[in-house]
Formats: sequence, structure tokens, C-alpha cells
Amino acid sequence: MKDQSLRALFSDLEADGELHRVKRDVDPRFEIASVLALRERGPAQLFDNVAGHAMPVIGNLFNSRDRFARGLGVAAKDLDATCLAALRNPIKPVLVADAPVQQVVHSDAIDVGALLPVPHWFEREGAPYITAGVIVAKDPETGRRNVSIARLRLEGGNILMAGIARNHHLAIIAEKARQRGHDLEMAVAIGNHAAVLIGSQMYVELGDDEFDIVGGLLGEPVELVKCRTVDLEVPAHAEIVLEGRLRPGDLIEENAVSEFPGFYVYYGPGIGVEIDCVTHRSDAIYQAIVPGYAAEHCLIGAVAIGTTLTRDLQRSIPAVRRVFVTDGGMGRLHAVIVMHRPRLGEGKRAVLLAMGLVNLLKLVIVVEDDVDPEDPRQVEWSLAARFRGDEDLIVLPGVKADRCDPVHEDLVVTKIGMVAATRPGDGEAGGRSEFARPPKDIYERVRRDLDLY
Ligand SMILES: Cc1cc2nc3c(=O)[nH]c(=O)nc-3n(C[C@H](O)[C@H](O)[C@H](O)COP(=O)(O)O)c2cc1C
Ligand SMILES: [Mn+2]
Repeated sequence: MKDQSLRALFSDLEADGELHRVKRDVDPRFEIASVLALRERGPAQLFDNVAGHAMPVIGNLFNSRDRFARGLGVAAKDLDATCLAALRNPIKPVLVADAPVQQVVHSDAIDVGALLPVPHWFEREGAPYITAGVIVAKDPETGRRNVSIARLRLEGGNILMAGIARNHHLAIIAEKARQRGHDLEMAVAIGNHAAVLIGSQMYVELGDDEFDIVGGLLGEPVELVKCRTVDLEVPAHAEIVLEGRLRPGDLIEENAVSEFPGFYVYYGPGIGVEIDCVTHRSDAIYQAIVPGYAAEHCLIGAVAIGTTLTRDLQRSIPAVRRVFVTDGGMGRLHAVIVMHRPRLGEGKRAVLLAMGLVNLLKLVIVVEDDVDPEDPRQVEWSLAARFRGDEDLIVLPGVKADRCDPVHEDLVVTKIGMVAATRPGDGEAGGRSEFARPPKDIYERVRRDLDLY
């Protein structure tokens, strides 16, 4: 078995200067948020001295594709392939009896804010938010497990508020419980291996267990342990677990909360949560993910959306090589589809399919597979070189938008597709798009021996 903990990565990162230890005293009230925001794309930050708490905080851990790949133990260039393989070859979890995450158990007079160093992020948010909590629950109708992340705001003592988008499986399951007139048992795992975080974000069907994808990512079953007070199982190697109940009949007004575009939004009430038990490692580390428009928050979703779309598009359009969801598009709203010699009109078909499958997408650009979608300069080159505004642009006004879209009106938005692809005959000798290069034999010889120059 691999080390399935978050800390598995630390010594590796530290050796490469990618883990910075913040020794100075920091206030969880806005100060951790400020340091993490200012070092958004830098090394992971381990705060050893958080005012009022013995427990350290780790932040900015998975803020790049390279860091995520390291977390999964693969090369950065293999990150997408690893995710695709996991979607195709899920592995069921196993139960273990002994779990580091249950080394310490608190089961009475729970005060979540006293036990955990939860950061207060942004000025107009009402209270601190748990942002890296992986929530496990079971569908009351089918008994099938669901695993996903949703923000949890501290309401004082053992009460939290969960902010869950209505179309997410967790919200659907909570609604089923409400209709049956009871609460929904839930457990929140904090401080998770990269595989658990990415697995929790994969677009699978209601009823599909995200822990099976986690196993696929790990290449072995994820080890779970039975919770102490609820009929659920959680990753045995997590740092911290909260056990309790979602109370769908008990709504709590949220007011301002940050969203991935970087703005405050006002969604109305969230669902009340009661926590009955907290377990953690004896030397637990609290994981925090900066919410809002921050690299890590955007990236986790981007990897999952990009790889599930790659799988889905390839089913109908084999010319699709990859779907890449961009950073500037907040890891949610903009995508680049890479295609190999798309036939006439096939790029537009891919755009429509991607937008149909993922409600969030509103700008989709098609490029050919000589372009690296991770390099915005190459994508722009491709638009400058291959895109004809009159023929290759799709403008679709009045399409259903995601509620997170910053410019929707009445939940509809204009969606844009741009196809920057070559046409039959492009690239031919003597034509207008023949690449200018030195003779191939000389170029290849120099490429082979470049280190000698
Ligand atoms: C760091 C992070 C924070 C997130 N916060 C929320 C949130 O507050 N509310 C929400 O509905 N989704 C949130 N998500 C997105 C969901 O976890 C994601 O869409 C998931 O696939 C939903 O799964 P489900 O449909 O199985 O419930 C967050 C994702 C990440 C990576
Ligand atoms: Mn799900």
C-alpha cells in the first residue's frame, strides 16, 4: 500500500524548496488568508504557529498541475492521462479497522472553532469557512455513497452551515432526506491525499461512488474506516474527520460568500449541520484551500472538468485529443479543445457538445494538436493564424448559465465558440500556411545534439 496521507508529499516538497514553514505567529482571522493569497502560486505554506491553536495549517498545497501530479506520484505531463485511466478503471475501496484519523476522538461538548484552526477568509464573509472538507453521505433511497466538497461555515459550537449548489448530488441527496422528514448523516474528511481531492470533483453519475475513482487514481483501493457515530466510512489516512448530520429542514442565511470568479455572491440560505463527533490524528494538520479566484480552488475543478470532458467528447468525436480548462477562465468557464485534423464543421460540433455537457462553459476554443493548450500564447497564436471571424465563430445568446457566472441575466448568458483549425489544403508547399523552417534533416540533427552547442 502507498502512503495515502496528505503528509506523504511533505518531505519530497521540502527537499525541493516547495514547502515553506511559516514560523511567525499568524491570526486565523484574515492573516492566513492574506499570506496564502500573496503566495498564491508559490510553495505550499505550513503555518506552525496559529494563534489560539496547537494544530498547524497547510495551504496552497495543490496550486499547480505539477504539484497535483506529484501528489499522485506521476509526471505533470501524465496528469490528465492518469485521471482518464482512473475514470476508465475505478477501484473499490477497502475497510480497515485501525485508522490514524481516529487516534484522538472528541465526542462531547463539540466546539468546532475551538478544535480546528479554521481561517476567516474575506472581509464580508460572516465567519470562518472550512474549504477543503470532503463530505461523505449516502443516498437515503439507494444507500449509494457520494463524495464531494462543499463549503462549511462555522456557526458557533457544533453547528455549521453547508453551502451546496442545488444541482450537486449532495444537494439532491439532502433533498431526498428532507422529503422523508429526516436528517442526513454526513462525515467531513479534512486533510486529504491528492487522489481524494481530485476524485471528489469528478463528474460521475448520481449513485457512482467517487471513492472508486480515488482508487483508480491511487492505483489501489483507498483505505476507509467506519465512523464512530454515523453509518459512513471515511479515508483512514485523512488528518481530521467531523461526524454529524445535515439538517435539510434547518436553513441558515448565508449572506456574502466568495465564489471562484473572485467576487462575493448572495445565494440565500444554506443547510444547517450538527456535528456530534470529531476525530483526528494525534499530530493532525488542518488543510485550508483559499476560496474565491485562487489557483488551487480553480485548479482542482479544472482538472476534473477537463478530464471528464475529454472522456465524454472522445466517445462521439474521436478527433478530440484533450479538453483543457483554463486558469484565466477560473478553472470553470473557459475551455480549449485540442483536436487532430478536425473535419469541416467538426470543431463546432465539439464546442456544442462540450457546452451541452458542462453548464458552466461559456467560451470554448478549438485548436489543433500542434498547439499546447496550457500555453495561452500558443492558443492566441492559433486564433491569429487560423481563425476567421465570419465563419469560425459561434455566438449563442440566451443559453442557460450557471448561477456562478458573473454576467448572467436571469440565469442565461451568451456562449461563444471559436474554432481555430486548419482547413483541407492548409500547410501544403507553396500555400499560405506552410511553416517556415530550416531543412528537416539539419534541424533534426541539431535538435538531437543541441546540448553540444
Ligand atoms: C476547493 C473546492 C471548494 C468547493 N466548494 C463548493 C461549495 O462550497 N459548494 C458547492 O456546491 N460545491 C463546491 N465545490 C464543487 C463540488 O465539490 C463539485 O462540483 C463536486 O463535483 C460536486 O459533487 P456531487 O455532485 O457528487 O455532490 C468545491 C470544489 C472545490 C475543489
Ligand atoms: Mn457525486
